[in-house]
Amino acid sequence: MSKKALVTGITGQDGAYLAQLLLSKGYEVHGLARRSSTSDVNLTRLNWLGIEKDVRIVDGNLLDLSGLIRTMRDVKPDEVYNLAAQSFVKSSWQQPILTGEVTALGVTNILEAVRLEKPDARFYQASSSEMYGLIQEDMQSETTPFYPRSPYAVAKLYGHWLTVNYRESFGLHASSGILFNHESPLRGIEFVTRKVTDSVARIKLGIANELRLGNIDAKRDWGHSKDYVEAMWLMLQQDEADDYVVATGLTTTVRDMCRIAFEHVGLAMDDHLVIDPDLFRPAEVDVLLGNPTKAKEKLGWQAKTSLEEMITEMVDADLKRLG
Ligand code: NAP
Ligand code: G4F
Repeated sequence: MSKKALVTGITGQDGAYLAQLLLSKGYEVHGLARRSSTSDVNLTRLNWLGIEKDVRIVDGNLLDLSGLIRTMRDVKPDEVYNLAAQSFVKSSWQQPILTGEVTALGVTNILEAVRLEKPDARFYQASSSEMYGLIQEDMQSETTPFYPRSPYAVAKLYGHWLTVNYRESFGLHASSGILFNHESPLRGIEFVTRKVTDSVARIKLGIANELRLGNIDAKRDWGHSKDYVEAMWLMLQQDEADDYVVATGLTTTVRDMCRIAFEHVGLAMDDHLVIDPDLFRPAEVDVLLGNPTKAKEKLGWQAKTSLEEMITEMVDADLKRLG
């Protein structure tokens, strides 16, 4: 009998790569997705990976507890991966209430559905390095205190502690992955890496001339989504549920990440980059740098893809898409 997984956020970047990984391991993959009026469900990313027909889409929303309970009863998953969220930090100042409802309280809904209908299911919560915010240690690990700097990060902190609490209160096998930034050709266009690689491709093809960015001094620990979904899966294969930092252990400025993209196509960044004050955030996370030692020692996981490899892969994918 193949194992069954339920993935929320299946239409997102990580949902697509995780579904691909689980299918390759022989899982029956069910993906929770919300319908929209423009297309029944947006399967673009699953389509890109050629797996849209292999995933069983379940109509649902993290805000709808009764639907989640019904889904849990019908699917009876062995593993639940909660990836759904309002995940764009900048939007969380514009839509703080929605962000709190989905990214924070949505975790309560899915954990309640698990507790009521499938308490033996293993649960993964997509926590975030944004929770470290105004960093309290140069390198952030599982024991570093949190200091969230956006409504998104505050909401993620709620989801993180609720996952810990359901593990301790009800004995659920509930793990929280504190993942640092991870990207890919399937990254949403609003996030800085993809915005850069898409713009560089447009400039190279002569259909744009400038790239407008905000704070290019910010530093991030960037890895590849394809590598990071493996860590999610590994967490749910452990006898004991726990919390893990998933990161590369290297940090780079937005400026240097951007330079890699321009240099890959033989263009000079300074000829095209414009700093736009409107793109700065009300409160910034200046630097993130993760310590993945625990994930390496306990899960046997480590990042495989360098930033250069990933950014050049993303530029090439955008050139192909646009060409
Ligand atoms: P993403 O591409 O933005 O995907 C988010 C997913 O959540 C989409 O499938 C979206 O569906 C779904 N969603 C949003 N609101 C929903 C709702 N009310 N009900 C059901 N589904 C809903 O994000 P990602 O990069 O794959 O990240 C996956 C998770 O990891 C997120 O929770 C994110 O916050 C977290 N995380 C990401 C990173 C990173 O660097 N990528 C780092 C740490 C943590 P639609 O397609 O319908 O919008
Ligand atoms: O790519 P970003 O929007 O990602 P951010 O805010 O770090 O959040 C991402 O990673 C988190 C993990 O740490 C996830 F939890 C979250 O869901 C999301 O996936 O911005 C990265 C940095 C920021 O410092 C931002 O101020 O890039 C800076 N930046 C500079 N100019 C820009 C821009 N970011 C965006 N999106 N657009 C710009 O024009």
